[in-house]
Amino acid sequence: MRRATRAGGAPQRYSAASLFRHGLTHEDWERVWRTVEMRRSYDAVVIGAGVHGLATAYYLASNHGMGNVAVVDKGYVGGGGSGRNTAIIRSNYLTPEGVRFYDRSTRLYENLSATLNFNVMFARRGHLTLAHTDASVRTMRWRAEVNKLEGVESEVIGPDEVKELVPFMDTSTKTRYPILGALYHPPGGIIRHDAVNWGYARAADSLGVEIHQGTEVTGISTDRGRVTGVTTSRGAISAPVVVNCTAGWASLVATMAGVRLPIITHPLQAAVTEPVKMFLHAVVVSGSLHVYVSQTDRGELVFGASTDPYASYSMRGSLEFTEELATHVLELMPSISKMRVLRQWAGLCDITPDFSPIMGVTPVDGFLVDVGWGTYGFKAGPAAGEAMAELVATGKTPESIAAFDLARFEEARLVGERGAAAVGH
Ligand code: PYC
Repeated sequence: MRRATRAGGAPQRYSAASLFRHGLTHEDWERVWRTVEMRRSYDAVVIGAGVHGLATAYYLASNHGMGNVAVVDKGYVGGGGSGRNTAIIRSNYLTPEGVRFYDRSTRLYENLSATLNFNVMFARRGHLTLAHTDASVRTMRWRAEVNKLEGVESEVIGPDEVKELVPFMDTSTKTRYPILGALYHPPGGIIRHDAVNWGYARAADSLGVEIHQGTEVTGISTDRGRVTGVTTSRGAISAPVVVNCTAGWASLVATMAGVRLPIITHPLQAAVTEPVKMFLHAVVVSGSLHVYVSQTDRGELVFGASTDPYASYSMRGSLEFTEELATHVLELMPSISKMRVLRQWAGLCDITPDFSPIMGVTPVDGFLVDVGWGTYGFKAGPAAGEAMAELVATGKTPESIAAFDLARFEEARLVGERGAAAVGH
């Protein structure tokens, strides 16, 4: 990917003709982030060039003046969960800790285009979680009350209001699971996930952060209970702080430092249709039917369903998934039966026992974790990066992430967030 100006540099003017030529030939455009020689030592190494790792590096440099940071990734920028999600942003969680945290993230996302000077295409659409059973109406009421107490807009609405927001939805009582109501969360929306990754990468790079793609961490070195660096497929790096911002391989990476994480990894599949004229303005989720759907600004419908029922590191889609997904989607919106699915993919979800992330310090000094996001990772990226950067720079755990520490699993302080899941687990 190339861009017309270096971030932080003076804007370069292009004529319409030169822009057209650049568009066709891609000649003369500067790289969005640099490719530099990897050095042997940094103030911090961040493992994982997804939204969490890149945001951590960006906020380290922008909020704390720490630019001597390397982000290493065995793949490429945004090639893991950050490019394999359904790009839904929301903060309508169940626990006060969760609501506050995701609200911070939603607010950072709302202004991210301006912050990064890069259009990340945030679209506030309103988010509907449908309730098809009395039990889920109860959970929606609970979530609405916790949300309101935390100053987050959410309310329970009835089927008629659902129909007004999504006229194509079958809200009749003749369906297998009639819609009894919904949790309506106006601030929810969608974003362009690749743009988020590229925007953070470009901005971090312009502040001195180095991004080393194709650089696999093969070991984490420690000395007398302190982290001293990492070994990679391209040589060793010494650093007093190493931050594990990986998804899918989080527990394997932590094991390299001798830290065990209570995580189990499941694939989560998603699919996208051909583009059609905009007709679905809200993001719609149905936990009972195991489906969530939104329409991108390009007109495609993006769908997802439950996590695959087995633990695996596989990122392959399956026909079974597409068939089940289609069955469930058509129960909600029978009129889209002619739309064609263009492609599907899978990402990896690291699921913890309480469905909340693990963030902060570990028993190894200087080895920090921002992991275990399950199906919530992408929407948390900015707030997680901001908080992890503060922890690295100040050595103090920010209040916003204190509840998500690793020690809670030994001290029975779980932060149960399963009830806020969009998907079945
Ligand atoms: O939490 O909104 C969500 C979500 C949708 C897909 C995966 N997670």
